[in-house]
Amino acid sequence: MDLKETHISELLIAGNIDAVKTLTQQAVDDGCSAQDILEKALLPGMDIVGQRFKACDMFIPEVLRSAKAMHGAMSILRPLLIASGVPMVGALVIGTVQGDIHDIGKNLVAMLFEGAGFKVVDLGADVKPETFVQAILDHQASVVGLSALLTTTMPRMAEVIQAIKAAGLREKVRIMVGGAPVTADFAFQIGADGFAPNAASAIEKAKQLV
Ligand code: B12
Repeated sequence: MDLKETHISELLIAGNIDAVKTLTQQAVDDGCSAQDILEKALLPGMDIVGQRFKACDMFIPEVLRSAKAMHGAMSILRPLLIASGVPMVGALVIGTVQGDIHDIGKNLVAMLFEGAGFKVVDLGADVKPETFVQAILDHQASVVGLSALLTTTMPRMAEVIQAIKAAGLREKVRIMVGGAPVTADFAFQIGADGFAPNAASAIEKAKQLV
């Protein structure tokens, strides 16, 4: 089945929540792999949403509808991505830092980590430093993932790292940071262990770190 012919990307950009979910299910039923649907239809669609939002060709309510459509498709793909994984390799605590409600990229990273065999503790978005610290303790995490999509919330990542240090946990965890404005240089500056520009390379990096 040719994923282009399903028009999933176009419907995602148009924010057609029901159609994206239905067609994602159909594509799965027709034998498309979850990874192909993600990489060939959904992610390219979200890229265009980002470009149009930036160019002011799309506004927040429209972007939100596309985000909801993406979440709907993901509810179908999530178990399939996870099922294609390997046995548990460690626990990951992940969240979007305080003040930032963007969670689509973070959710993708979390899903692929689950698929890669990690136990994933997803704290959601707008997460306080002390919540990360408590979750590391509660779940004996070996990896922490911090996401930020706003230049104004990037400094919150450094605050989380400080809180982890203050709790005496810095040596116990590998800290990875990501999100569209985050760079490898920034990760180095704030004392993180790793950076990845996308979900797939985040898994590779984490496996090198643990
Ligand atoms: C969708 C979206 C929204 C939605 C969010 C819905 C949701 N549930 O997430 C809504 C409409 C709510 C929104 C709100 C706002 N947004 Co917004 N949003 C976007 C948009 C269009 C797409 C983001 C997205 O989901 N991308 C798709 C995902 C898959 O990509 P990603 O997040 O980058 O994640 C990938 C990698 O970065 C990486 N990654 C991500 N996290 C992590 C973590 C780790 C550990 C690792 C290793 C890797 C990793 O892997 C992911 C998968 O490959 C971007 C534009 C853009 N191109 O980024 C603007 C954008 C981020 N938003 C922006 C702005 C300004 C805002 C608002 C302030 C707007 C306003 N005036 O109110 C508010 C902020 C609210 C807040 N306090 O957070 C700006 C930020 C500018 C800046 N430099 O800071 C952007 C860049 C748009 C723009 N060009 O102006 N937004």
